[in-house]
Amino acid sequence: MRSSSQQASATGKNLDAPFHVNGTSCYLDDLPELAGTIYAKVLGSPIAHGRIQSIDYQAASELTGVVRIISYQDIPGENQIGGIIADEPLLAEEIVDFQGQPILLILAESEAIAEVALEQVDIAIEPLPVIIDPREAYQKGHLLSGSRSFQLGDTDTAFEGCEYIFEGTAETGGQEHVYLEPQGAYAIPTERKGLFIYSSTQGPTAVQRTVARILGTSMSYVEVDVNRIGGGFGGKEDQASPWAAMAALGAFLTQKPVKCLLDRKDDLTMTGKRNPYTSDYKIGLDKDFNIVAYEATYYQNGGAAADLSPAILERTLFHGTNSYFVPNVRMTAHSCRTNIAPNTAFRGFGGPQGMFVIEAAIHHASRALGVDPAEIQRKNMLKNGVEFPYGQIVEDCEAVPCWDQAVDQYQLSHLQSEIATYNSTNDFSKKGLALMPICFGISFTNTQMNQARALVHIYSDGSIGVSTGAVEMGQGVNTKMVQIAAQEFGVSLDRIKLETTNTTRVANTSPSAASATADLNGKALKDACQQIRARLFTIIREVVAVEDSVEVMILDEKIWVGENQVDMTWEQLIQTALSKRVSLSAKGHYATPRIHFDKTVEKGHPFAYHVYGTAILISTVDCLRGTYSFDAVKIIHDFGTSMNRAIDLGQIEGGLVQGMGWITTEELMHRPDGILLSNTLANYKIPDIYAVPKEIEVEFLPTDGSDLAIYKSKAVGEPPLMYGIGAYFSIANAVLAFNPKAKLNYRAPFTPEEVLMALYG
Ligand code: LUZ
Ligand code: MOS
Repeated sequence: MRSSSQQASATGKNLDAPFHVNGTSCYLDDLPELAGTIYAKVLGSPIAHGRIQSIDYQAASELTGVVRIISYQDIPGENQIGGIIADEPLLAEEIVDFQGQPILLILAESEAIAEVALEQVDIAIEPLPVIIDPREAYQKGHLLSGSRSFQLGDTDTAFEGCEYIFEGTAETGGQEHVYLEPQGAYAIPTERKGLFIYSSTQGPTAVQRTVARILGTSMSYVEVDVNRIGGGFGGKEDQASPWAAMAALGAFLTQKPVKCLLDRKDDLTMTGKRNPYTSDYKIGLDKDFNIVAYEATYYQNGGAAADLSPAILERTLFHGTNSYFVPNVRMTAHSCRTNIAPNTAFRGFGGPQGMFVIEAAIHHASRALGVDPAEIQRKNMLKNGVEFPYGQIVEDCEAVPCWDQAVDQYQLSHLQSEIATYNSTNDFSKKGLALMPICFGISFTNTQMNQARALVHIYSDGSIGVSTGAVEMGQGVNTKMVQIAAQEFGVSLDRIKLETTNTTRVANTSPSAASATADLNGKALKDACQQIRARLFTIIREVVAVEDSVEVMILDEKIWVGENQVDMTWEQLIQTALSKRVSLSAKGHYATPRIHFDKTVEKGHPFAYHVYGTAILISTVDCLRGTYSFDAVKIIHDFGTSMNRAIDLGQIEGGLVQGMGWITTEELMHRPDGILLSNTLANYKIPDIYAVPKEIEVEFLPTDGSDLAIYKSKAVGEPPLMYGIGAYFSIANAVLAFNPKAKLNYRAPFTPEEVLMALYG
């Protein structure tokens, strides 16, 4: 019953696309505002670490149009927003730990008045010593959470038997999310001290929980609603909550609607980013270049509070060996507390940071041994039956198939000889090529989070309302949900109305994150649809008087019993169900089977499945200027059986370019005193159309896909970002073509300045 509608929709467009183009898609700031709405501005700490000595906001609060100024003392509940660890106040009390840390909430009749009031606040803060370097924080014992260590085999003994050993340091910078829509929320008081909150969040339940905690009320009095958000990339997995809590606090205390929407500059300063990492590696190979042992120590820059950093740290360890099998591994990770804004989830969630380190180690080894890195990469690929350092056994491994198909289909040797020719005929322009394999585990690493629910109603006219816990953030999940409902009922896509994500319709949601949103919510939705469908099939059998064993199906809105089409429309079927007083609503539930993880031994089976792929990245470096561009990126990606190729391709292209931006030009800079220098989009360089590779080719690896993926269509959100890591090595190889003695420090972003230094270093 699946075939025809699935094929019809497998190439379908994102259903939101026309509305994005004509400007009618509704984001937070597009909501009509209620009369009497109040606007909130947040006063952030001007310095990165200090003790608040005095705050005087008397004059500010007397300005015309200022409604109220709120400090931590006004919080009716607990002044605490820490999700994993309770270490972060909503509003600072005595100490500020990072520049931009919220201190006061200013409510006024307009944003302009709130801004004027903010200028009038008199605040004295005694500066305290600032640490921004994670290694220094580690030395001084400033850790956000317990250090973690994953082990396989015995590295000490293994290194003794190695023919070659290389050691070094690798670093990756942070990354600003630059979601198009900044953080924000709009909170409306409802009767009996309840609140209705529109929030630009990936995690409606996280918002609900945080608001209830701040207000000292129960979650049942807080209703959170999300229509869609203008990008998240992890930045709104946890860090949407404080801004919703600000709006909620204002609305609760004034009993008026309050809107808190950050401007870009506040968003850049006040919110956390991808965690920067600095790491040490040691890699040991035998005489045939098999990687026999690998050790790494990761120092994660967590910022001033734990936020999601402990979970991110864990994913660094899960992906520390990328798509390679190494029999002896020891990896240790430290989450270091520094005086920058608390860092948070960002597409890949610590995985990319870990993968960069082993790629650097392999590149280091291959350079020292005078072999092509691709030789070492290919030789050490994962294969079925071996063990990941966390105990899961490799199954359905697509690492080698992706790699080999990339080599064959894109004619690697031909590409390499073209580059050699180019490099031998150009003195000051060199091309470089790198292969970047990826392996990414799908599931929240916290097993409990791998559950979801959905609610389906069929209305009496045959139209269908669908609610899930999935948040649409541009990734196309709503289109996939509509496809699933249409397919399960065998009706056309236009019958399906996808509702907002709302905590009263679907409760206890996991955030839309970990690439798992379509799988988890899609499977819950499928469950709900199938419950109703089973009731409808029973009715059909009754109407045509056949036995339970006779197969019924609905396909393209036609009802079939066995070989015969039944003379009944979808609307008539629904009417019949109502007349028979059969429920046309259902709640679906899904919990990923099989997965588990035991942190006490750091072993288990944490992932439902893995996603694989290989990219070939070709760059051209201007050896006089250090600037570069990308000629082409050619990818073989393991989509399983894609349920929507257009959407999945969009995720690959976007993820690739976002990853390349992280590795090449996106440079977060803090002054030694912790002040953020890269605080506008004029001094923080995200990829633009000129940075996009001139050619991006993506080919689907022909495989079945996993049963734990919805319709065997594998998760596609985060994995492609990691192809971008290859940008470093592609540029590095061009640099080496110019100067074989170039000093590479394996430090990303590899900005043109850094490239220039390497060319002549
Ligand atoms: N969020 C989370 C994530 O809480 N746990 C995860 O494992 C994860 N992975 C990727 C992105 N967000
Ligand atoms: Mo994410 S980094 O999947 O919110």
